[in-house]
Amino acid sequence: MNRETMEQAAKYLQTKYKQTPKIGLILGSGLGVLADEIENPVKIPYNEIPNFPVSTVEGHAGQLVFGTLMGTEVVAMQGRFHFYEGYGLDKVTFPVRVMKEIGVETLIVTNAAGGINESFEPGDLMILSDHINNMGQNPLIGPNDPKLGVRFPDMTQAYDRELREIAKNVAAELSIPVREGVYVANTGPTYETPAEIRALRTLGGDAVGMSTVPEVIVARHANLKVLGLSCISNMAAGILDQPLSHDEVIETTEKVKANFLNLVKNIVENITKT
Ligand code: R1P
Repeated sequence: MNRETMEQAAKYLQTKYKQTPKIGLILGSGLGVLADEIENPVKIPYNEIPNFPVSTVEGHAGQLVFGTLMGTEVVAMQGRFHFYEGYGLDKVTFPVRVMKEIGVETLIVTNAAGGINESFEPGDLMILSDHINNMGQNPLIGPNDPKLGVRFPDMTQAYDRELREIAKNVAAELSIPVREGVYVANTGPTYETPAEIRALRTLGGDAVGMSTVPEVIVARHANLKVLGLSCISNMAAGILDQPLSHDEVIETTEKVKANFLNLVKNIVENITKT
């Protein structure tokens, strides 16, 4: 995807919404309800936006929602794109490029993830401290456009330290328990085997999913500040004696909805204050 395709999408969006969103949100499986909290929303279906892919996964509505959240201009992706849907990582991460183009400075990326860390429980919320890219792919492979970012981006602090502190302080003030840990991205669409989960635990992973990492790589390339939040929707394979299903993922996110909404809204408010 070249710069022109991003500019076309950005220009189209700017004709539909005149304000500049400062914070972009990517809402994971079952977490799209957050977009319903946006005030004076302007909803733009993905299929109307030039060069945008479309969402194909249950729990991902497929529209951008512009408006204000706690008084801050935001844009939320109600539904994201995954590599396993058959999109190349350039398509998967295209919305992040477009967010940058329309003025977004901070990206809050959320997901539903399986708990690898055995001290976690389904329903826990986790602040991402770091990630492991286990997809065997990188969205920056190919010619680098220096106008978009550097050839070799530093990933030492992919998840902004200050934003993580804000998230932890907000959670403490609201008495919402949060974990902190390392997210591992696999391609999916199969869930992992118990042996793979043991291996990922040895590698240092605390939670596993099939998204987020490509988006964060592109966001860092574009010099956006990133905060990552996982909803631990289930324990990963082999920890409990039960099969995994996407229905369980959606059910758990439904249960933690109130805490998730409260946490993210107050984080947004606090980011704006700083
Ligand atoms: C599997 O149940 C789906 O839930 C997670 C996985 O990545 C996969 O798409 O979705 P999000 O990462 O989009 O939240």
